[in-house]
Amino acid sequence: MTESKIFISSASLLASLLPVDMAAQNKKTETKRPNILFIMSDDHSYQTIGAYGHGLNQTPNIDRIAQSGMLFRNSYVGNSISGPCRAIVLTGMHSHMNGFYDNGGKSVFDGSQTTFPKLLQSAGYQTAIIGKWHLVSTPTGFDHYCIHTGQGSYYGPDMIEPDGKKTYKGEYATDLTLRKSVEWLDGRDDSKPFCLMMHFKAPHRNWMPAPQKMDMYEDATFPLPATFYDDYRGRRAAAEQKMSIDKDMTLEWDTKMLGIPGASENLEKAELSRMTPEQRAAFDRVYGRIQQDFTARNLQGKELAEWKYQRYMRDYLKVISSVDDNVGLMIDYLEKNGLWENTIVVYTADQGFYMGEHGWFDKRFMYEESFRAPLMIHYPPLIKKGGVENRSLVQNIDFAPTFLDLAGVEVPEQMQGESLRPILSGKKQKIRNALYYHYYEFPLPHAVKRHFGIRDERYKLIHFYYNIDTWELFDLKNDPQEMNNLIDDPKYKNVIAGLKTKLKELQVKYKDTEPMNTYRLDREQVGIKGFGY
Ligand code: SGN
Ligand code: CA
Repeated sequence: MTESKIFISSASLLASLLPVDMAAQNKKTETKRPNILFIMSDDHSYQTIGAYGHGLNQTPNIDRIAQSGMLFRNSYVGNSISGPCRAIVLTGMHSHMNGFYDNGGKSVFDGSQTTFPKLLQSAGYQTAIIGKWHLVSTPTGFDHYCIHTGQGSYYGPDMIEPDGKKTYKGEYATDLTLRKSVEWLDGRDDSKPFCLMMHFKAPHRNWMPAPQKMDMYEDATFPLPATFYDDYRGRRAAAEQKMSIDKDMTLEWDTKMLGIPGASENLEKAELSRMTPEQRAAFDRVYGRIQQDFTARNLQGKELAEWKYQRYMRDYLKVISSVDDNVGLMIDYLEKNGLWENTIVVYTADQGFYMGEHGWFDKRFMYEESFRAPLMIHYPPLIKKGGVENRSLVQNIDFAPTFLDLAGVEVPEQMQGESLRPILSGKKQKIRNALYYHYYEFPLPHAVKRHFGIRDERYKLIHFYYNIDTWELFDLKNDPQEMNNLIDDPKYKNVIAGLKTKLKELQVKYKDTEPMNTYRLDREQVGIKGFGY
């Protein structure tokens, strides 16, 4: 008899000697590996989640995760753009290590890499991804997938499933993601733990509301952010972007004004033509009225910019409201099925987003609104008391190690993040002193220069490079809105020198020691010149 058999038989002998309920208890703790529900929205800013307290809108359901769990105030990404963030989440490694640098037309995720879903799958987990994927290659490490093609559509989306592509005419993407997730959970083998990645396409541009939300917020007026009319003084890269609400937000695609002279047919082609007649009527009823009013007012200059901002906020928040409803339905499902207590529920976004700060929409920059993402985690066995907040610097490289650790699976050496277990259990308040960031997607579509940098608890140092060579330093304590670049201020000479040393150390730690060459070489080697979507 082998040693392990002896062990098993003595364990079962012991169980047979225990009172019945203790034996059951024993079995329960033995088999109770956590389920994992990773909910990730696309472009959902922390400014528009009730629990973060900005007061722009309410998200009562998303907030339930924070109320019973932990809210992270300082959760960041490694490269503020969709595909790269998704690759970081899966691999636990920065972009230069996982090879997915940008959303450019030729970027394809190498699915033969080690990812946390693969490791969970081999450890006996059932795994699925439903919603936005955006990594081009066929998902690996998942027992099931139902993913949008590319960016996906809000209305009647095309979804890729293991048995081919289907069009879900009549359905709204956010509701469909929930429906498909519940269907998969219902059909799973419940003797095994599950890991479900539920990735909403919403609230990605162009912010198309669900039929029943078309009217929502139409009477609301949102305060202009203090930095809306930023003049970008001392920040050349910020001045040269193309993501301004005033200059780059389009009337036909973004604010949905049809019939504008010279307007493109994008909206009609990409979204409106996918609607059912009832859905189209709901859209026309509300947006037709807005358009009439808009045409009659003939707005110009600042008035037009501010009108666009209000339109943007209303549409974005309508779309968020559907996300919140569906998160609520999912939590209800977990509760009704006795899964809420033993499931790690995460709510996050692929990156942050500008809600008019600096005059912008979109993301990409290492400035706070896009570098930082919302994060809340519910997991009662570790987080004994809900409603707690944490201020540690955490990053999306941490998800993979955290899930593996909590599932009792060894974290591979190459993963660059840290497990959040000590924070969740209350043993530690923080896991790192500084974060590393590297963004590559220049020039299209929003002309944000390539840059890398370091953020510690007080300062941020950024280097913009490639077709520019500028540095920026911000004192986040005295200038949280990052308006005052201190790079040439002699008073900060020592701070800058210290940060540059730390930045180099991080580049060595994360193996990004040729930061200005790696990506260029990679792309040139495969002959890629342009960027496209
Ligand atoms: C599209 C959007 C951009 C957005 C990128 C990346 N344009 O190209 O505004 O920055 O996606 O977004 S749109 O005209 O198609 O709406 S990401 O979240 O996928 O990285
Ligand atoms: Ca995104």
